[in-house]
Amino acid sequence: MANVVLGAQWGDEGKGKLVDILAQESDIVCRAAGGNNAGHTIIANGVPYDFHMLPSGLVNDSCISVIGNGVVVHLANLFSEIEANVKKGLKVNPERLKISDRAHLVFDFHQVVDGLNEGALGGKSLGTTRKGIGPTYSSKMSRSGVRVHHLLNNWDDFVTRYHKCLDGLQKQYGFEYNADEELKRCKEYRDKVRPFVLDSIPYVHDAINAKKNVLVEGANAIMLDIDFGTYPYVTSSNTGIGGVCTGLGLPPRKIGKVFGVVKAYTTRVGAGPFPTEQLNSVGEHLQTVGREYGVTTGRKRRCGWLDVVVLRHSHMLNDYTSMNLTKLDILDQLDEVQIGVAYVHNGKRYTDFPADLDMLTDSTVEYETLPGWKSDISNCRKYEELPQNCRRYIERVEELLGVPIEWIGVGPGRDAMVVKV
Ligand code: 2SA
Ligand code: GDP
Ligand code: MG
Repeated sequence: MANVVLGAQWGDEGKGKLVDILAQESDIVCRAAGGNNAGHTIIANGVPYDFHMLPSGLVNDSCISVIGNGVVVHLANLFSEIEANVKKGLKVNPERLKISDRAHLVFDFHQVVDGLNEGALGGKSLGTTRKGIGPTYSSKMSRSGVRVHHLLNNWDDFVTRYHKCLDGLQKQYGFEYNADEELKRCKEYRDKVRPFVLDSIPYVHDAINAKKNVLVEGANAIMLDIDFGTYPYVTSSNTGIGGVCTGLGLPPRKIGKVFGVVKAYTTRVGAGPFPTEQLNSVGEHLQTVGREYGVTTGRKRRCGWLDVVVLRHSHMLNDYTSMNLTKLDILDQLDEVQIGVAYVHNGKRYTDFPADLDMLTDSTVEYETLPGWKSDISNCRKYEELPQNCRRYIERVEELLGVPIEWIGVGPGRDAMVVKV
């Protein structure tokens, strides 16, 4: 069985930290979707690591990392990430990192197209990370994408495929591009990446059959899912449990526990609806105290209260076994804490997340207000040590969702986690 860690909101819930903790008891940690748009920060033994393409399990020496078929890989970015982490002392080599031969390649021209798409939208841009994620998945779906095995097999065939993919986009977008330069770089990366590449499907299946501990690290989060998120303000992959199955070739019966990571408040980076957003001193407080900046782009993240309508939608889609409530310490100084429990539109109360985003524009949010705890919880390590009002908040979230909270994050460090049994 493979256990899975998934983002339950709009991303940046702190998945990397939970993965790092669980990786200490895992043999393999896999990524199933997304690319280097993702940003996972881990602080292990006081050392901070930012991962984008690399699975967060890599910090643990005994853990092997797998980049699955559903991931899109920009080779230059991958190798610069590898080099940066090797400098920090991590061991990243073909024994420890496996890349699926079916994964699609992100080319620089995909990143150019990402920028052109965003530019064309002007003030209504989606706020993508401009890493070429959407255009690469578009190439994949339109069957003009290029996969890792294409790069490794016949070079001339790869060049033909590369040009077909580029030509199609140039016709559509009309931009100048130096293909020869990129092809030269591809040739260099071809030799560099070869030892890391394998057929990840039997690799992961054999590991599961051999009763190894396999963990899947979700990237982005369910509200950014191409089907279930706030379309079109989403990323271009299935970021929920469905994407885990297709992104690794894992049948549902091979999935064990599904851990939902929930930030104690809500953040989103990029444009799109955010019903509980606080464009006021509360939002500023969460942003500043929570140090809410994008790990990939450095953008400020938008902040607001916890939204149970979002979480209910998220739980319906991913069916969490238990949850990790993170960054609870960021609420420490607030007099009161609010939880969005329903949306009200034209006098009607809604508890399911709507498909139609226009409906959200003129909705209001119904909140429940709970008292704050006004004390520092960052040194608490046992559930009983948390202040009563803090436990009341945790238990109310559990009650509203009907899912147990197994871990509570009280700080960024690996050790700053309360296990609630
Ligand atoms: P894209 O680049 O095509 O995937 O962008 C589409 C939308 O998906 C959002 N998105 C993210 N949201 C939260 N965190 C992400 N990773 C970085 C981080 C983000 C950053 O960990 O902080 O550094 O800005 C991430 N990646 C994509 C994106 O904001 C668009 O709304
Ligand atoms: P991910 O994309 O879900 O892995 O999350 P990010 O790494 O993008 O953002 C989460 C941020 O919160 C990181 O900087 C973490 O170090 C930090 N973090 C995680 N858990 C906690 C916590 O419980 N408390 C605090 N204060 N910070 C946390
Ligand atoms: Mg992140």
